[in-house]
Amino acid sequence: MLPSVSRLPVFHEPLHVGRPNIGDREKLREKIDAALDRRWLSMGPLVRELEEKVAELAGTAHCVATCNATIALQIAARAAGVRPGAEVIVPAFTWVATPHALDWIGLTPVFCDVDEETANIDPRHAEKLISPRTGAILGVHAFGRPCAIEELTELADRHGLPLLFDAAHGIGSTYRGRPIGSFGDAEVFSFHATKFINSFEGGALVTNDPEIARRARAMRNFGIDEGRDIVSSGTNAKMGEGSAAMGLVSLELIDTLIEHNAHNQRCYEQGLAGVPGVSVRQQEPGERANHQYLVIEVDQERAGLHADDLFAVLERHNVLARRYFHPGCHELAPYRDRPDLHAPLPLPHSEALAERVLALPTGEAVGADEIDGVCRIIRWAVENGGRGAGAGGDAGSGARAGNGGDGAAVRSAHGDTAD
Ligand code: T4K
Repeated sequence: MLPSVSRLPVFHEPLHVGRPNIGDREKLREKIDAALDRRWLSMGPLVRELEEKVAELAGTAHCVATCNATIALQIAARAAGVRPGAEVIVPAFTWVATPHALDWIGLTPVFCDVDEETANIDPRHAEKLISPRTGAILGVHAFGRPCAIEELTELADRHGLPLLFDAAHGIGSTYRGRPIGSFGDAEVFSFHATKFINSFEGGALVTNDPEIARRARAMRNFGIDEGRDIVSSGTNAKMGEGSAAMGLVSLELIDTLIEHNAHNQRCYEQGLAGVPGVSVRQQEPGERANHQYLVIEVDQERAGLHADDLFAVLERHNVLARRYFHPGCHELAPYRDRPDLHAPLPLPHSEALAERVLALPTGEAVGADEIDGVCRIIRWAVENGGRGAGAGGDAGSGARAGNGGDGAAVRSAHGDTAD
């Protein structure tokens, strides 16, 4: 006997957030073969070519490619001259890599609240956190939407502080028509596998400051400068040629991917139109957005369910959403036990936003059909007040927990008429 439709997931295979976009495999193989033929596997011509292309895209004079963005953030702080042991003002609503990068090199992240509209650091709150201990401000362009760069630049200049940006999500977006990457003292991109431009693992520091670039290049390579002298302390943040090959192939796709993801966003907006309490987060009006993340907000009061409940319903149907960024970093170990890192407590906007957000699948592996399925599940979940989202997370427990998962209801999520 067939199981009731309520026990079937809408998707038979997991639908992930962060499924890598894979570029032209033939080109990738050619580049990797050429590197093998050259027997030059790290920091060779492919890395230099990637650096040139990234600098061109960011509109900067310099690009220093690294093995990931976390270490590039550390190099950025060091190369920009942030005082050892200083405090750095960062938004609480970010991936934990942002404060971890600082904490790991003995800087103290001080958590700032965000503007709920942009999901980015609130310059007015940042100003209140500035003290003689402050060594820098580090903004994050969350989900590729630019920070209030003008206000932050003015604030940093007024206090004589270095201004850095974690642009892990930002490549391809613009602020006032200028590419993200070219602001502050330095910005950092991520090319992690889950980013829409990826180099398997990888990152890059971009800057217009030749001194920062020179120092960063040395720091990336144990402090060794171009003349082979050891000029500073350093780390090993070098990028491999295989990663650079992937990055170059991936970069060729950037316009296509932005267009694809923008279309996906429109599909989500149409599919979720009229679902009470569920909205798709918007990008900066009038700017080019890279659309690499598709984030919805769930207003529990209006939707009748919490983002966690929706997460659980989606999971039962094999849609593996991500709660980027819940909870805020100030509520995560080790920071939650150090109230000195954010004052005054609490950070209401970061906390409210973190309660609402849910990142959904987008990218090359996702198209209109998948989005239709995801939206049907969400619509069903809201219509049924999150019933079936309960403990256990499997279809069976969902059906038991209030019987929201009755056949008719799940059929509506499937668009399926047969039981
Ligand atoms: N600053 C910000 C604001 C960031 O968001 C990040 C990274 C950084 C700094 C640091 O950049 P990197 O040092 O990483 O260059 C992911 C990523 O690991 C992380 O890079 C990213 N932000 C963060 C937002 O998301 P997880 O723990 O959700 O990733 P993971 O590996 O569990 O992958 C998520 C899903 O993607 C998987 O469930 C399946 C899918 N996936 C993943 C990989 C790696 C694939 O389908 N294929 C894959 O190869 O953190």
